[in-house]
Amino acid sequence: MMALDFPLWLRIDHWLNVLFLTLLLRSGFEILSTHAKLYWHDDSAPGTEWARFTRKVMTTDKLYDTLDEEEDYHPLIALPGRSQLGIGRHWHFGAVIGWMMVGLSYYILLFATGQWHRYWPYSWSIFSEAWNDIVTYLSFNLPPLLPGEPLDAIQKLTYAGVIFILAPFQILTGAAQSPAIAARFPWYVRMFGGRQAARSLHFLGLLAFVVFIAIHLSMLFFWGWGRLTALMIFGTVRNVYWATASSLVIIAVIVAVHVAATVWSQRSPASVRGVLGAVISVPRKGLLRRLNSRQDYPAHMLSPQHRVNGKPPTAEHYKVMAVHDFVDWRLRVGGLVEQPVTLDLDELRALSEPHTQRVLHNCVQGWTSIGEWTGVPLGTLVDLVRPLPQARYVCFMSMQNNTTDEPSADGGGQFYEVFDLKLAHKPQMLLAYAMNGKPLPIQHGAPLRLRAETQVGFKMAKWINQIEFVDDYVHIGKGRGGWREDNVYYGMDGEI
Ligand SMILES: Nc1nc2c(c(=O)[nH]1)N[C@H]1C(S)=C(S)[C@@H](COP(=O)(O)O)O[C@H]1N2
Ligand SMILES: [Mo]
Repeated sequence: MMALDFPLWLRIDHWLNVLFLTLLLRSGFEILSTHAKLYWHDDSAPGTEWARFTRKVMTTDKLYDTLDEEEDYHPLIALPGRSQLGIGRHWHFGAVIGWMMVGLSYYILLFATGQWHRYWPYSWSIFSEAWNDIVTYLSFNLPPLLPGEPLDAIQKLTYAGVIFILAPFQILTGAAQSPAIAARFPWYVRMFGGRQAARSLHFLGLLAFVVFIAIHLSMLFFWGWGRLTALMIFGTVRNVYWATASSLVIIAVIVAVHVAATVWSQRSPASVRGVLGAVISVPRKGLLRRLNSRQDYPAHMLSPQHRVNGKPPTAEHYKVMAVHDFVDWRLRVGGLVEQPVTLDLDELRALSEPHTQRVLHNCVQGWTSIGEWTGVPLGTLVDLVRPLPQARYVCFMSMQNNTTDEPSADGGGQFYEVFDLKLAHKPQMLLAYAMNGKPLPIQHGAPLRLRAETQVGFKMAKWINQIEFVDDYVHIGKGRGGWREDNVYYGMDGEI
């Protein structure tokens, strides 16, 4: 058998892994903070969480939405901290790309160089040896290394478990949370017991990593920090003092990256969104954009109480329309089209046979619910108005004005969301006027809302009264492609 030493690539991958894994942990806590409750059931019904990391108690005497439930974590544990979900997501997805590239190079080199032997359990006796090792550690002694190998039995099993089970498990449960993957492969999400189970398992995987890191660090002190960092920096045990000093320098660099990431995020979230968004959009567009929703949940799975996000319009004329079942409501469809139209609710309904879909709603914050939506396929309306060749985007505008309707939000003005026109003809892109067999309730967007089933929830504008076809969106709002993009720095495309 070859020498199981510490080749350069292994040492580099180790430290890069430390960097990316810690970025993933902190940004993961940021994502958790926006809905700090974990469920096993996809309804995410209030009160059914099995774990919560917030002290906020919601009272039901007034309408609250899930934005009101957001937590605010300190930057010491969350990247960037202070309820910046949009930026936290950019760090999480940016870091996971780096982490997976490091992981891939590690796997390839591990097998190409024969170093995988270090993780291969050659006999069953390794399990009883591992048990003995644990007992030895608990009595504050050091167990023997395996003959000819750099690890003891419990170390070997633990590393093998982290590298070949825990890391892939986090990737698989992470992928199950992408709305595009969940929409195209509902069976994949079911494999984990549902979308909320996948999210809960992803969290437990995170905990496992935290426990692993804690034990790993305490073992370093136990075995001798200088000796082991020498192996991981120089590849051999030499000059323990230099090794100790160098390890502190490496750790300082990693901490500095975290501090820089945090400060950059707080000072200039728009540029973080721009830079990391450009990186993330490569795999997102390449892999997820093409996926089509194929959901058809059974009726018995519909959530008795579909969760809500966003506060309904409070304007007088909206309330008057609502009282009269929206007979006075009009949908204006125009912009770069051959045939602008203005439709009332009956005319809109008459555009096509009612299309119904029973689907999982994925809020960007992490909660889900299952609903049945009925309406007109967006593609039918697009074909009716015939966009001009210059039209590249379609903008959905709502009657909701956040200045008055959701004053606690991080910005004001009219809610809108922009889509690439190429998405308009996708299956299950729906202008919905009914939910669970009844006219659309006010809190879910009456009289008309969008359903875009491969996207996260924030893209699906509610209380729509205008649809504009445009060549660019830089002149709308702050020019980033939607109200949440403008004000809380979400990425414009919602496949993850
Ligand atoms: N006009 C408007 N539409 C909106 C929002 C909003 O705040 N205003 N919130 C979005 C978000 S973040 C989500 S998760 C979904 C929630 O849809 P639901 O309330 O029907 O579950 O609506 C989306 N549409
Ligand atoms: Mo959302």
